[in-house]
Amino acid sequence: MLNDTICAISTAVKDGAISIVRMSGEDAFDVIRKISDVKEIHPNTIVYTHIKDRGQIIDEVLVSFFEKGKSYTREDMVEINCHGGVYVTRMILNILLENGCRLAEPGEFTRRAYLNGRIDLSEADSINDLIKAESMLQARSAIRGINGSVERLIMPLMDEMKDVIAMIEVNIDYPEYEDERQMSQDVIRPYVEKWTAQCREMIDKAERFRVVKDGLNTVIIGKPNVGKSSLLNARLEKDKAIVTDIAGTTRDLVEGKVHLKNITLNLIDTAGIRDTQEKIEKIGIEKTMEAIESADLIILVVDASNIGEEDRRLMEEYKDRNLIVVYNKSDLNKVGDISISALNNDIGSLRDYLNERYQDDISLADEDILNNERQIALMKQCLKALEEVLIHIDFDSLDMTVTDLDAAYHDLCLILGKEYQEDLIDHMFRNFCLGK
Ligand SMILES: Nc1nc2c(ncn2[C@@H]2O[C@H](COP(=O)(O)OP(=O)(O)OP(=O)(O)O)[C@@H](O)[C@H]2O)c(=O)[nH]1
Ligand SMILES: [Mg+2]
Repeated sequence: MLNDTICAISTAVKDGAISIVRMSGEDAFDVIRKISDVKEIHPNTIVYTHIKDRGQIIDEVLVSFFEKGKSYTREDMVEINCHGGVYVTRMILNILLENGCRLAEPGEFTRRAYLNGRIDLSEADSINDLIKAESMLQARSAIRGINGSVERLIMPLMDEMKDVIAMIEVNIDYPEYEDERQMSQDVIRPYVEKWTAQCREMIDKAERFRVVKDGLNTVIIGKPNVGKSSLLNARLEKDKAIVTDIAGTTRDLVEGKVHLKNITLNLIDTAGIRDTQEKIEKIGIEKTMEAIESADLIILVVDASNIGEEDRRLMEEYKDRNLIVVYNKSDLNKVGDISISALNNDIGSLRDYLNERYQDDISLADEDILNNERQIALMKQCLKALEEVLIHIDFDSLDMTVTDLDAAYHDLCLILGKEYQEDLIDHMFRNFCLGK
């Protein structure tokens, strides 16, 4: 039901100084009147009051009122700032439930914000992304998204498509209407070519950015004992991989997520590569090979105090992949461009190198781009529909062309969660005044 009044604890449920319990819906103001000393409500104010249960004071609180139309959900909203104990917070939630509210489902406040037109779907995506952000890049792109970056990005394309589709429709429906521009296949084709190029660029940028934002799948490889596990541990809060001076220590894949300034790496530490007859180590090396296959980036660690034939062989073997060679144990010997000491947690040159190398992709954080899987998948679908148009355009009737263009346009509407039919019809009426 859309008009019922929902409530939820909006802060983490654990002991803290303050918790916030929220209500949204038609009865929100009535409910707070019933359970506190508040009688008159002045929207956009905060009042000091007590929450009571059958006359008994439960907590001393601050309550904010948000007026319908201006609140997060665009409904009447009340936020109760109570003391942060788990017990008290739950008590207040229970009182709301007993006085006519329903417990909100996950995401329901934001869902109402969307349904009531306060935000579009891409902005809702971004709110979720911001809450889940673990790194600066993720947070930066999410906040852009909340501020309408996706709409800014695809609106010009949508507007142009809408115009062209509407003109074709007019041509089909009113062939006698000669004032209108005649939309032949030759007129339509350059538009569609331009749009496919635009879609490809948007997908490409979004995918490049997603890799740096969500983490490059990075595999650390090298001979035994060069310090691969030490490198993984250097950036993790607690040591995950076992480190010893025995060659062949790591046998299984050990994973960890690390942030190096603006770059996130999903690191996989692997078994050192060498010829061995030892059964477990052999399986470990096979797993290493599989991890290398699917990696975005390979970090080859070399012991700077002991560089040999096997290191050179590995450099040669992976030179066509996205490979970087890191010279470890710089405390013993300093060579190479990227010289680190995993043991001493001294990996600044690796961090700087990666940030430099991916600078172009990182700076996409300051552009309007597609933000997540859902949006990218829809954009790919749109691109596919446009490519279909180009394949068939010379053989198709205008009717068929416009059906495919409609499908492409529909995918763009879904990115923003807009009703596409309504949108198109609105547009046609506004621009062409067909009914006059
Ligand atoms: N001096 C020095 N020793 C290091 C450094 N990094 C690692 N070591 C030492 O090198 C030895 C091997 O380190 P690991 O991290 O286990 O090496 P690995 O490459 O994971 O070895 P395997 O798992 O056996 O393939 C340990 O004794 C580490 O303490 C470094 O920067 N400087
Ligand atoms: Mg190891």
